[in-house]
Amino acid sequence: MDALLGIGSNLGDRLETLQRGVDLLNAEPGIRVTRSSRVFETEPVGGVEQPTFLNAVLEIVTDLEPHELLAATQHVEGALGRTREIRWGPRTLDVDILSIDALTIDDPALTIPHPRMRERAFVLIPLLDLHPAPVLPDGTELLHVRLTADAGVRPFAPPLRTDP
Ligand code: GSY
Repeated sequence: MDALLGIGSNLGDRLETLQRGVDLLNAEPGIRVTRSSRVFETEPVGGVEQPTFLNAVLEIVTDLEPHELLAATQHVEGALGRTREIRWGPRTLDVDILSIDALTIDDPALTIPHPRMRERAFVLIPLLDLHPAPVLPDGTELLHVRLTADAGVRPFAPPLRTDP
């Protein structure tokens, strides 16, 4: 299966953390990171005053079941020091599953496609590096996002290395 992951960091050495996140995802059995968007610096969303984020979107190939993939992403977050802290607050590494093929899942642990991805410029703008015209499984086209500077998202670094 192909999946898209959103990754973000706003604590410590953010770029180093994102790269370590990619490396740790690649080290998880059943996950291969195939592509990365560029890294963008993005204004925090969610109302909590906190440092700016670095965000990227990754494409992966996986033979894990969706809940196994969720467990693997949480394992990587935990390995980089993430604890389940303030809901919208700062974090060393956040890994969100955005989509898995054309699956739709809605259960208490996992909602796929990610329920907030269509309104998050920090997801949509990096996603455009990988998919110029992204479409959700229900047919929603995501290109209505306003690609303007006031979206608070600016290029910061080239794509993360995805070689294992
Ligand atoms: O859901 C991801 C964590 N997060 C972010 C993020 O990754 N980037 C930006 N810009 N704002 C955010 N708010 C939250 S919560």
